[in-house]
Amino acid sequence: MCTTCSCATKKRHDHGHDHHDHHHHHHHGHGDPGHGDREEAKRITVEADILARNDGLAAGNRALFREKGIFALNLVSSPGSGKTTILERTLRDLSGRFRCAVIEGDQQTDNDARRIAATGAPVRQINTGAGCHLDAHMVRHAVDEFDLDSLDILFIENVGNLVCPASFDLGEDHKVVVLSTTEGEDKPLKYPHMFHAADVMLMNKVDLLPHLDFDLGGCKEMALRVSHGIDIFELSARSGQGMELWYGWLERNVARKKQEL
Ligand SMILES: Nc1nc2c(ncn2[C@@H]2O[C@H](COP(=O)(O)OP(=O)(O)O)[C@@H](O)[C@H]2O)c(=O)[nH]1
Ligand SMILES: [Mg+2]
Repeated sequence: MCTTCSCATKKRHDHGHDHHDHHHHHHHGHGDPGHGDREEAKRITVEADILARNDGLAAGNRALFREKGIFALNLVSSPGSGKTTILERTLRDLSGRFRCAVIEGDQQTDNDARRIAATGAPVRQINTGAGCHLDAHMVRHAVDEFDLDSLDILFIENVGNLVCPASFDLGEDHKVVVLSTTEGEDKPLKYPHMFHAADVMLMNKVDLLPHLDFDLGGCKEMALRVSHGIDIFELSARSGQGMELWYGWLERNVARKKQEL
């Protein structure tokens, strides 16, 4: 996870309403060479605890989705790559084919939930405040508000962040990373944990390619280097180009999930 912001340790403090206790690593250890090391060891232990607890809750979510035959996807990307736009078009195009619900994660506002609600799909917004990722516990709370017996696909749009959400399993079947053509082709190499964790990459905003010097071939090659076998779909949520292949992938996976029931 993000060891610079220590998102997991900060989160625990936030729950205790202790805002004065955030770690400032560079202030520790002056005049006591062992102190910094002990603090670091303690921090790593707390992070491991939080991730282990999250993994347990994620396993519970995964068991629930399996029992209900719900195909669950965790959409991750940097802010602005087009997660919500892709969902809006997908929900409109697939309405009638699949019953979908959406969990929206953002630090603040319910803007995205309102965009999704306009498509007619059931949606719940989670605001994480200072938090930089969704966790399995938040997802479980939101999921409990849906009628799970009448769902085929659950889309979870994570907080825009290519770092921390990579570490937090939500119980999804797959992480789907969205990368857009305006972000630079080297992002898979710069954020390898996220691209490694993802099984699918949606290469969005291909409608803009004529205006950019984005190296599409190079980008795909870099994504495959950090995540062997990652499925890559080139598409434009604006023009609709390439969306059918993505829908085909969804269809095959929903069918597989139902067969496992
Ligand atoms: N040109 C173009 N713009 C897009 C496309 N998809 C999204 N956008 C725009 O990118 C901006 C951010 O999109 P949004 O879906 O809110 O991104 P999110 O933060 O990942 O949810 C918005 O202005 C969208 O209209 C696309 O395929 N092509
Ligand atoms: Mg969004």
